[in-house]
Amino acid sequence: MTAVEETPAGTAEPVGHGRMLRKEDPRLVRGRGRFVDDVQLQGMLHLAILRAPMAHARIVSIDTAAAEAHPKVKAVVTGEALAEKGLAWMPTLSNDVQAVLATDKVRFQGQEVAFVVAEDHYSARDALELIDVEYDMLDPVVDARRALEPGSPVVRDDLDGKDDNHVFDWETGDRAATDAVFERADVVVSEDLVYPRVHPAPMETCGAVADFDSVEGRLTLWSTTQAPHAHRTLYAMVAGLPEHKIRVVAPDIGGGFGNKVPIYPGYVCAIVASLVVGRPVKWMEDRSENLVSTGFARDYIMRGEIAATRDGRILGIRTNVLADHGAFNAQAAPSKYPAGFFGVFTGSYDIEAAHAEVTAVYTNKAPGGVAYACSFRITEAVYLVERIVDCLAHELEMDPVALRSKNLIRPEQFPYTTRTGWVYDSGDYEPTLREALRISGYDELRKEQEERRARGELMGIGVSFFTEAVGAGPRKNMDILGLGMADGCELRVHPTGKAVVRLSVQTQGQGHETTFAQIVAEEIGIPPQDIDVLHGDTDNTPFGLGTYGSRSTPVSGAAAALVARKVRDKARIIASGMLEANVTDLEWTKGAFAVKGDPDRSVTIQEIALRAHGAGDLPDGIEGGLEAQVCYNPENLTYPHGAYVCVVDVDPDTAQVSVRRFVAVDDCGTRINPMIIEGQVHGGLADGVGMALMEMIPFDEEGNCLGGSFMDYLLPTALEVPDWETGHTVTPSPHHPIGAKGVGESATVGSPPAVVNAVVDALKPFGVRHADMPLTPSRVWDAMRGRATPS
Ligand code: PCD
Repeated sequence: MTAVEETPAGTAEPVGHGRMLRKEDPRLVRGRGRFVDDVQLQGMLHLAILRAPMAHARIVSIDTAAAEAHPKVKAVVTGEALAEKGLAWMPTLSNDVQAVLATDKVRFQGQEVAFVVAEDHYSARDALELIDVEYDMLDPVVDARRALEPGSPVVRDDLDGKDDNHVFDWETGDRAATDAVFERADVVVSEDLVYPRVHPAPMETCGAVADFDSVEGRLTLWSTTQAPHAHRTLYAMVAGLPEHKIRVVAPDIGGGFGNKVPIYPGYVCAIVASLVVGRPVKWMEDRSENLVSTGFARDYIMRGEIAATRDGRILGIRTNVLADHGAFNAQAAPSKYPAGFFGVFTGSYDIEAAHAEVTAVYTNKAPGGVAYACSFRITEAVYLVERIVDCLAHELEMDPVALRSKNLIRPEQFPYTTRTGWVYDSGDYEPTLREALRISGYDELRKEQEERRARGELMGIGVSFFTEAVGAGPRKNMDILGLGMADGCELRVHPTGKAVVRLSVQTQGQGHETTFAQIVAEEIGIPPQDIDVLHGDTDNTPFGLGTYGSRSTPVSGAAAALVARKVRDKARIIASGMLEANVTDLEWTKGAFAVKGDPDRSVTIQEIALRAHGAGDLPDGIEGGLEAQVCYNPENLTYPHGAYVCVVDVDPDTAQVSVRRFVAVDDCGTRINPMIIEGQVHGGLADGVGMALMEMIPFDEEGNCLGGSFMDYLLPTALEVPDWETGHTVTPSPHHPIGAKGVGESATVGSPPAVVNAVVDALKPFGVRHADMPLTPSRVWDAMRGRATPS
């Protein structure tokens, strides 16, 4: 561990890393942000989508005559019309296809069936009601456990020869070795765990404005996308437009959380509409459309098994997962990893053997499995291991902290190759755990719990320890649809010493305009205030795969540091000319080169920038200008870790859980902006408490979505969450140029098991060992009475 000095809040802004207020906030807090729905273009029309009211039905006919007759309607388009143009289906980011508009049948409630383009938003919506669709109802398959049963309705009969609902089987680890350690273990514990379907629910829903210029043959698409470049490539593939004639602009984004990674039919509809009517077209979905039809997350049914010695040495973990992918496999996951990074389910423990099998199925539900605040299924993996370790502690009657301590990977074992082949780059786990125990006052909490228990009160303490794998990924084994997972960064220093840095990644609120300026500032000594960060416009930024899986800092952040170093190297040569000194005789102190031993002879980076663009000779072989570009291919993922402690109180009369305290100690390597990191952690913790206690998108037997509004799909507010207590340790990544690891998703990944472990711990007097999320009062009540959680 190395200590990093952090500027305390309120002191002068640092030149590089440190606390600094966010550069984007003056704009965002004053309501001057520009979101997709703020885009207003001359002659712009509005698009609304007709959605299937049921989960599974054949389309018999669609009568659009009345809608077309609406005075403000410009076009009504059905799947059949799209099929004539070869646009009814589009590729997904998982090598599946998805209907843009249904042609043959509808496969989930809320699926896109037709769209209307009208003069204004309200007329477009009104006209939807004038479309008459005749459906022939089909039995739906809603429960993933039934999807593979013989005779189950086949969701994807559009796929050639498909006669079941099987999407993929995937396995990792060594089955024989794992079975062997289970054979000889003193103790084996199994538990069935369900990670329910939840939704990222960003504040801003999805939308787009498409503007096709038929004279230039050029399409501009403003859209809510976390990955503008990858989307542009896909549009080129779907619409058959040349890629250089497509410009994707992601303006300010009101939260993404993975929800804005997939390409949604609505985006494609807006493009098609603009092509058809020759005017700009806006599509903006409402809250229910977002909740019902866009990328959900999780929906993993897991059987976890853990084998250990009587004294608490963990030998092996194995698991069997049934994954519900909905009607189309539309999640973004690196091609070689259909179950994402679930392979890290061995967690932070040094064990002898592990094995996992994942079977994914189609059901009549909205597509998804998006990595909601999660690097591709890591949330599920961490939940599995952290819950099953607690079940083992329960069985062994051991303290969950002592059990974890005994099995944590030790510092000298890094880089550590897990039993499923992941190479954890660096880690020093014990101090992080200790810090969490210190902040929480763990031992006193246990004493307090004992006293309260004696009084019949239900207090619970839950611990989790997680390791994440973020920053996908080395392009040798990671791609999405054949596009390698590298990212670019370009830096231009202007003659007056101000700079512009252009990124391929895309902020949705996490502060890239600040932190990327800080990364560059740290390397090149230009204050962050003088560095503008541009992103979200494919015409003006280098190619790269975008933001998700906390990959911006590990990948593009590395590119930003390297591009700044490249510029600094050139500046050094120019400085040597200016100072008439040998390059090797120059010394860099943040912002200036000086002659070694003669600090008075120095030039600032601003003076060098002026010389680079100005009159006069430059050293031999040096071109004018001060700029560079880098495409960074990460050597490995980065592996942040953290230790969390949650304290809950359960009301014995109402079974209501309240989170009294939450301590989060995160280690994301070198910290660029501690204030932003804390904000990221706070947000993720709220996500985690929400999932653990209240969030779930359930369906009835007919496949009706029962979580289609914020009346039913509950999100935590300030009332349901405590004041977060955060801490940190710093274990830099050895391969990242500045040692930084990602952090954006850590808290969402690490917190759900801490909360659930705490609630289960509170219910210990009732003999409860497990209860499934969300731990609503009724589920907790059932658990207290020994009733199984309804699935
Ligand atoms: N950082 C620092 N340092 C370190 C790390 C980091 O400072 N070491 C910072 C940065 O720079 C940024 C942040 O922090 O600013 C974050 O980062 P990262 O981790 O790298 O991440 P990114 O990539 O940038 O981002 C992404 C993430 C995600 S993924 C998610 S979900 C979420 C998070 O992010 N989302 C969001 N966070 C957030 N926030 C906000 N506000 N909003 C949003 O939306 Mo996914 O996969 O998509 O599901």
